[in-house]
Amino acid sequence: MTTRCGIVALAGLPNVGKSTLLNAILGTPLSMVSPKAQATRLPVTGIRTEAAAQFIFLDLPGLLEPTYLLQRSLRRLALEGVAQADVILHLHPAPDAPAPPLITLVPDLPTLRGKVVPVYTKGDLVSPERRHLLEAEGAVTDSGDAASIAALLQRLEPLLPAGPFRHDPDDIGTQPVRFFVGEYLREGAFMVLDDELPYAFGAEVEEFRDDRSPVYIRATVFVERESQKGIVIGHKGATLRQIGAHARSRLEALIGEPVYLETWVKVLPKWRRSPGALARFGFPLPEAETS
Ligand SMILES: Nc1nc2c(ncn2[C@@H]2O[C@H](COP(=O)(O)OP(=O)(O)OP(=O)(O)O)[C@@H](O)[C@H]2O)c(=O)[nH]1
Ligand SMILES: [Mg+2]
Repeated sequence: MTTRCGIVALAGLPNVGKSTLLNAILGTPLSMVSPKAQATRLPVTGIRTEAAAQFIFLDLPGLLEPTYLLQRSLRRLALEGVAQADVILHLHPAPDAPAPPLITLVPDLPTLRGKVVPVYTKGDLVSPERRHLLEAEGAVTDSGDAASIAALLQRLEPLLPAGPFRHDPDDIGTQPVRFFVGEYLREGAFMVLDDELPYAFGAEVEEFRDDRSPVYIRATVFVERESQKGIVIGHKGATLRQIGAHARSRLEALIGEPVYLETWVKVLPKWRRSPGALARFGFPLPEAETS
């Protein structure tokens, strides 16, 4: 049997539904999602294997004009993802159609090796007539509608290069559970905190012990100012408990084991603008700013 296998990038502006689409494709909420924009930071890899095709999806940060160092790093990650992909899904919300050409979002990548497929997301938010018209221009998805996801995969399969599978067909991801500790803490922070605070929020796992039950995890949460620390902790620790409880239930669902999650809050002034802090959290620095 000839098999196909390739990298499919989920690209587009922030908040267009990239992570939600990945989760719908995987049938499990692997990637963090939020109604607030700029949720995804480090790319999340999700794998879906069909009988003769393996899709390696890359859920990327939104392509935005960066204004500070962390955002420049996120843009670099998004561009690298787009550049290496065999297929590039250009996601754009159906209510905001038509989508501008992808090149206007990535002028720094004048030639793309992958094939670009326009995908109109949030198809449930437009009328059936409008949806029908958009289907002439690209795929239209509604993350709650399995048929639209199956139709998208069918459209993508012939675009994957022929080749052997690169991952176990049972795998849905490649990143370790400890990576998702930080992701789900941030997802909780995006749910519970308002304004700028979720953007100043970072998390790092200090200890991860899965040789016991419940799995023991100790994580440090970072904010940029003392005043933010007070808000994140909340009255008698209530806010931090809420964020931690969200992360814990997400992790328990992911690994199918009880989890004990301990969180501490530290102030790391201006970490989003600090090359040292970003490198420590695994964010690549833009070329010009590594020295
Ligand atoms: N109605 C509707 N809402 C959707 C759909 N897909 C995503 N959303 C909502 O759109 C918002 C953004 O979704 P995300 O998946 O986090 O978007 P993203 O593109 O990954 O965003 P960033 O990571 O910030 O770039 C969330 O509130 C989702 O629930 C959809 O098919 N229909
Ligand atoms: Mg996202």
